[in-house]
Amino acid sequence: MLITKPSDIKPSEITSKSVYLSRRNFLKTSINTGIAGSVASSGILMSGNAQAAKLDNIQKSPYSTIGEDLTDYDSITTYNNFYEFGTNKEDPAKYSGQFNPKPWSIQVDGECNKPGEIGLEDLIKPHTLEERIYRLRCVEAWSMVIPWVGIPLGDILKRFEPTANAKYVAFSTIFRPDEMPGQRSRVLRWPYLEGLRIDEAMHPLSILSVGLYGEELLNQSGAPIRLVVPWKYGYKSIKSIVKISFVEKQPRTAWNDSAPNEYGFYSNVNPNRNHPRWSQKKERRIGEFLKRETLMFNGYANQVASLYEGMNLLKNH
Ligand SMILES: Nc1nc2c(c(=O)[nH]1)N[C@H]1C(S)=C(S)[C@@H](COP(=O)(O)O)O[C@H]1N2
Ligand SMILES: [Mo]
Repeated sequence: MLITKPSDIKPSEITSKSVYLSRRNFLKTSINTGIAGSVASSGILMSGNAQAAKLDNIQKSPYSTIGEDLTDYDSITTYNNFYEFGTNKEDPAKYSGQFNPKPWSIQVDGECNKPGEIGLEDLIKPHTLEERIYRLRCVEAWSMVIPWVGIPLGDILKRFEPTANAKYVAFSTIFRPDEMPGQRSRVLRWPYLEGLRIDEAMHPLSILSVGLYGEELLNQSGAPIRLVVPWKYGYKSIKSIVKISFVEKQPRTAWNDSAPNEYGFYSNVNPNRNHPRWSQKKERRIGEFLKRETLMFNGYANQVASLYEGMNLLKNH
């Protein structure tokens, strides 16, 4: 563990995350060594997380959502939906320790001129990592604000030269029941599948994320690479992607397979269309007490509404 004196820590580094880590590592150290008293009295802060490597050369982006408080790192990494590791919010953080996302490669196939299998490093290398602060709105009516680190999905997809027949892009999560205990149950059909229309995939707000808060993704967040589409319900943002296919027909998706009347293909955040079992008008921002109004397209309507011109959003949900 790295031990950093308070004087070595720049004020800019004292974010809710480093505060969280120092608190957590402090507790760990206290338990391991029984030196809680001396550590506390000398005021030593610990920083650094053994699991998540820091990412370098991250550029800020004009596409980031501004003016909203970030959800703290603790909540982002312990309150998760990742059914491959269980259905409770705390399960992914608890039960993803056996999952090994290194090395990793992604298979790209279908309607493109340059299909193939590409290693994660080669996939990322030509691109600049960007910080993208986005709201994440789960269909269950809670939300967070997450500082993702990622690459525009369209920039990556273009390298494979999709053909004119590529009307949709299909994504698949890895299937590894030995490392993913939830995949030994039948709560969903595995592997988890998702998809986008090609113009949605090419929209500049759509990213593939490899990190958050300046560090690589932890397993529970979808290591090593996951989709983030901020104007759609969270379940579209498929985690731990191993396969990307350019296809002509609208692809199957995990939640649409499981309950087609509840989860459509588009899944755009829409406060005017209630889930059959609950209202979508409001949401609970994790860390806040009062509920917020849910915004059309999760507040990204100015950027994305034109993608759906002429579509009945209540029917084609
Ligand atoms: N493979 C896979 N991807 C997934 C899920 C899942 O269960 N499996 N859950 C989805 C849901 S419902 C949400 S809300 C987001 C949650 O992302 P987070 O845990 O990083 O907040 O991941 C999505 N991606
Ligand atoms: Mo979700």
